[in-house]
Amino acid sequence: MKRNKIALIGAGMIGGTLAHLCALKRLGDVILFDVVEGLPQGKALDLLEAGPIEGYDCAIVGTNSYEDIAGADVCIITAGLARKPGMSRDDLLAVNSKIMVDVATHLRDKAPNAFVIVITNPLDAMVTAIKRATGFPKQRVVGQAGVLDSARYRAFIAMELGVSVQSVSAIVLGGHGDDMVPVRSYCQVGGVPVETLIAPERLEAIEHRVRHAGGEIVNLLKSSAYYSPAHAAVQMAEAYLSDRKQVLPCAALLEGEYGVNGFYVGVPVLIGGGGVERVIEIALTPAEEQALAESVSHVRELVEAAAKFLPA
Ligand code: TXD
Repeated sequence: MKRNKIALIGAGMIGGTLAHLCALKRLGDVILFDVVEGLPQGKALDLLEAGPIEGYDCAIVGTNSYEDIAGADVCIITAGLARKPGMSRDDLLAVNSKIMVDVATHLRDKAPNAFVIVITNPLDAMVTAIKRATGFPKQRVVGQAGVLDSARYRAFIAMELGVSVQSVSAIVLGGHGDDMVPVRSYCQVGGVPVETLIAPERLEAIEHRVRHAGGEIVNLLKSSAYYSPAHAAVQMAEAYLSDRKQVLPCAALLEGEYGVNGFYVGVPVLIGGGGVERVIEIALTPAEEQALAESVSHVRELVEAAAKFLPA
């Protein structure tokens, strides 16, 4: 028996939270990598020192050397810059695309069999960059957006009705932008269609909040969410490591599904030991289909804008 090895590329707010969750959930040994000296080492040591209290005894190593990620089973990427005042979307695309190409080079070299989960924004373009620059099979490169966006939808519906979040199931499809598609026709509360429980105008307001939930946090925190994106990525990692065959909404490379070819789009996928083992196609209402098409067209624009920074 050998322990799983989880490489976290980026030791910022999400990276640190990921390391914490991996330790608490005993997912395996954790390597926390960052280009900033001291940051991953400090966070790793802090978490290691909590081990005796919580009873986890995995290795947690902070590093600035890619040598340490050798043979990782799972790699979760949060490395990158957030948009700063005065920076255009193109500037951010250029900077983070270059970082993705750099990360991909090291992954190919040191962790060629890893299941890779990309979190860095702009998500749809960054997961494309990692796929192209690693050349890994599509089953092993996936983007995290839908698990979080769907969790937000579930949380808001549960709050509205005063029911447990566990009673609410929901999915959000499309790109990780303000035009993501909360799929009302598949949202259920204890198996009951949500439309029979909440009036259309309230549902409209809740879905608007879901689409802008990232911005709502940024307005409060002055930086982006980190607890919830980390939980979402860890659920995906666990599904892979435990061969759970769990159906989760993730950004997956579509090759004909949903009428889309060659783009990463948020859709329900089955994650198990083979990675993204299957894309699940669901029937949508005409309005949902149109909303998904619009979201996909924005993903296409984003990827085309990033294309000049990405490998062919
Ligand atoms: O759901 C989602 N996909 C998201 C995505 C939800 C919220 C935030 N999302 C995005 O995740 C966010 O817009 C960022 O692009 C990433 C990471 O967010 P985080 O809050 O963790 O950002 P930080 O704290 O700035 O951390 C980024 C780290 C930081 O420590 C840098 O030093 C490091 O990335 N960094 C690098 N690490 C490795 N290699 C390189 N080249 C590098 N460059 C910067």
